[in-house]
Amino acid sequence: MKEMLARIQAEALEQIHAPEADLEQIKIKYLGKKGELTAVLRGMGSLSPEERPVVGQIANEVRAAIEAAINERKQEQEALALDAKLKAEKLDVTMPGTPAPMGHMHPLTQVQRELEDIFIGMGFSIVEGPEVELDYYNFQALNIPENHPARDTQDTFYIAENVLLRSQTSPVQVRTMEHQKPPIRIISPGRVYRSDALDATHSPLFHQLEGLVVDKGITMGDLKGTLEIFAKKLFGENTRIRFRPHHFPFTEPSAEVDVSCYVCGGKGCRLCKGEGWIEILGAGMVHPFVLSNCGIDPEVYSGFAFGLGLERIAMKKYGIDDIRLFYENDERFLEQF
Ligand code: 2NL
Repeated sequence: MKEMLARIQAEALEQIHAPEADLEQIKIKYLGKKGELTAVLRGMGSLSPEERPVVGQIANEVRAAIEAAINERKQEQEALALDAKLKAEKLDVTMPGTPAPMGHMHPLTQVQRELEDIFIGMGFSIVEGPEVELDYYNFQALNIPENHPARDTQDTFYIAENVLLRSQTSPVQVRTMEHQKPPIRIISPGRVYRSDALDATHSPLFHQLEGLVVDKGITMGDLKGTLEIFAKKLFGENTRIRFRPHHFPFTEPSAEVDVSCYVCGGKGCRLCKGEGWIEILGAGMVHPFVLSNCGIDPEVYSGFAFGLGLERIAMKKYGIDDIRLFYENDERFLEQF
């Protein structure tokens, strides 16, 4: 029986120290209720009374040795497993991270900033104002008569009888003239609203940039010079400009202004539809009534003003044929700019 116990201990220890030893299985096999050691202890009844305590002690020692070996080996296995796990999950903090995708300014904002930079370079200041306006600032002060189509609800969004969404940024200029003495040299970029159905060339919301200069002795020559410099900076040094007579209620005289085609230089091509010229803005000398309405004496001061649509400029500049693309936020469009 002693030999049997020695064999059990040797066998158990060998299995415990084998690679990948399944300790739970080994515990059951040797120490469990139906285990080998238990079987030996059960057989002790056949021993003589002198032998019994001796064998019993040896059996207890074998049990203790196997238990100790299992516990020790268990800790060893856990340490090995942790080691392997740490090796597998090793993180190199010096590796470059996953880059966050970088956005950029919307093409309309880019064009607005470009125009702002050009006019700031010529001494203009940027002025902003409310998008919800009084009828007075949007129409009356600008000499737009009661029966003018622009005042119809077909063309303008009204909020109340005398409150509307501005249809141009001119009210910003009117407000500036009311509280600032000339010399005035400002541009007013911003959102404007017209009650148009959305299609490839119209949008109920678009962006305008207007300019206003008021001082003593301002002439049409100043207007032409300013717009010529602007056109050259925006479309290139060889650009020429052309004034065509027009009518606006708030300027007199008024003109529509074209730039020589920046693709063909004026010979005529697909972009300018064979014309050699591309219309980019409206302009004129501020109407004396408008100056008076704003508390500026037209006998002492004169001024020029102009207005352009940012969408139109951006569409021409980038060859975009549908205004809706600006507002849909489709990344396939936006990421091209
Ligand atoms: C266009 C072009 C224009 C103005 C806007 C203006 C502003 C004041 C006084 C006089 Cl406060 N004029 N702005 C002038 C000419 C043209 O915009 O096509 N508008 C319908």
